[in-house]
Amino acid sequence: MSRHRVLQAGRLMPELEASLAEQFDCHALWNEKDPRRFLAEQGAGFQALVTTSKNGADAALMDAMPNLKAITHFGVGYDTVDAAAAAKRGIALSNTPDVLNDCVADVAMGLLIDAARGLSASDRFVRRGDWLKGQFPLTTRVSGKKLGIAGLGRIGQAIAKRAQGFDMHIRYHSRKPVANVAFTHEPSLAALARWCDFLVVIVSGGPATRHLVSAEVIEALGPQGYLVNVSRGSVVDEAALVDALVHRRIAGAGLDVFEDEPRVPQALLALDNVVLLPHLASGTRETRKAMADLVLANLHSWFDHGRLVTPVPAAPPA
Ligand code: NAP
Ligand code: 8YV
Repeated sequence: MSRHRVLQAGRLMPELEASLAEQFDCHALWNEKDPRRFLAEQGAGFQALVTTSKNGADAALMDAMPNLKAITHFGVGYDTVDAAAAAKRGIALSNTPDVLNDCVADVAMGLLIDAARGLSASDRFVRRGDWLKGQFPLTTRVSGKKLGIAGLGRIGQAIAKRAQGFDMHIRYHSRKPVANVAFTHEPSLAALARWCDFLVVIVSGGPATRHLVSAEVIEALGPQGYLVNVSRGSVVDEAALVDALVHRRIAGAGLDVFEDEPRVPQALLALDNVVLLPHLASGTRETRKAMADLVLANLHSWFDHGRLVTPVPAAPPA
């Protein structure tokens, strides 16, 4: 029996690439010298595409694959896939929700504590030999403080659960209040920023949330406030954030994501009031394996039963 043909848009973790090669007739688009020509000649031969947030899938790619029926996305945030174009063409789309909630929430709390208590900055202080010259400056308490969460979805709720262990007072912002949670919903993100000591951002990416954390929201956080972003770089007005950090109009930040990854604004590199991570929140062996397994499960389910295991919810009509 011939194996199902799958097109791989970009590089994946080696274990997933090996499984795809073993279980499917998988072709690496990223390895093609002239991908456009390859698609023109062979695009019709694929019913399934595997992609990531880095590579995405736009309408032109879908048009170049006239028999495409399913896109399986490695990662929960599928903002670089044109989901509306896929829906219009009847292409099913899956992502990898839930399996990464814990690891992303762990990193959000890690960034929050690091930004407030200066763990990375004081590590640099020790390594530079500065401890021999004097004490590290006092930092900011975390336990018992006010936490604002922008986006109380799957990961936002895992963050709230952890923050409760730190006796934090929690409120959140989203377009709709979440049923069955004990926290106060705040319809205005600026008002939430004014109220809280720490604002953690974990909304979905895409055009609807572009620069949701605006200059106004950053100013509302104020000189004692900290921003943590583990969602997407596009959600924060990065130029406004850099300016606020450089001029200490907010106390500090912890960032896992940036507007133009892997490029990080030069001005941030010299600052001790910001913790910079290379988009690693889900990056543990255990969680990435679970994400890879879900990609494979979605592909098998699609080819065997014509349905995905974790389809993304249908977008509301425009
Ligand atoms: P989710 O369960 O879908 O939650 C998304 C939350 O964002 C919901 O509370 C939603 O509430 C809110 N939201 C969406 N659009 C909004 C808007 N325009 N204004 C205000 N709130 C809005 O998603 P999740 O699984 O928790 O993941 C969240 C995001 O985290 C992903 O989409 C991804 O971009 C990011 N992520 C990053 C990493 C990393 O490595 N750093 C790892 C995993 C995920 P309403 O719909 O009610 O507004
Ligand atoms: C991954 C992520 O780093 O799931 C997401 O939305 O941002 C991360 O888990 C990324 O998707 C890997 O491509």
